[in-house]
Amino acid sequence: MNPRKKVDLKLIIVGALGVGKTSLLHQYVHKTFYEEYQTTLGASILSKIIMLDDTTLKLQIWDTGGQERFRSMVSTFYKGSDGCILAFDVTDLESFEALDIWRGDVLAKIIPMEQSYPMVVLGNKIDLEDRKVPQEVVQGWCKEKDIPYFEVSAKNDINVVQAFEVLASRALSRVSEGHGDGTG
Ligand SMILES: Nc1nc2c(ncn2[C@@H]2O[C@H](COP(=O)(O)OP(=O)(O)O)[C@@H](O)[C@H]2O)c(=O)[nH]1
Ligand SMILES: [Mg+2]
Repeated sequence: MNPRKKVDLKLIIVGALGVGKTSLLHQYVHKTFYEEYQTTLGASILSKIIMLDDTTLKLQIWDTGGQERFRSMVSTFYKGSDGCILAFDVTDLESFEALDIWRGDVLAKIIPMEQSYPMVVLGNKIDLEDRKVPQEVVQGWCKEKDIPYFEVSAKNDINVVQAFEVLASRALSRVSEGHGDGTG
């Protein structure tokens, strides 16, 4: 008998163009930060294997390829996902205000629509001086929606691992309880 369980999880990251989704993913998976990223075409997927309790998790994290500009993400992007990161930029109020719509888009594509679908909110770029979105405002919104909130910086690697791992852990619990099939 294999004492270790293995679970594949599909996670997705959404939010306005330029908030730092690709940077967050690269910081988490590759421990690197580049000032410039090519806007990729189509979705890109990064994988990372982590241990959580007695489980080996293979995370497949799906990033948009610039379609967030048109909010025209194809349904394969959301399909079978086990959890979602909602990202915004703390120096860009509009990117925070857009979270309501992003959350609605994601929930509408999760079949059956499910309130317990795991999400986390990441307020990125806290290394910058000109913050526009007060922490209390985000906390209020997240509390109302019952979503954990993390203030992060992809650039300075602040709170990035914590945020991804809280999402992974919630996604694992949900899969273990029988929602989703755990195959991504
Ligand atoms: N200062 C700062 N800049 C960041 C941070 N994360 C991303 N950026 C910059 O924001 C821009 C957009 O990042 P990108 O990851 O391409 O955003 P995406 O469109 O959401 O994927 C790039 O110039 C990044 O270098 C951060 O934590 N701090
Ligand atoms: Mg990107």
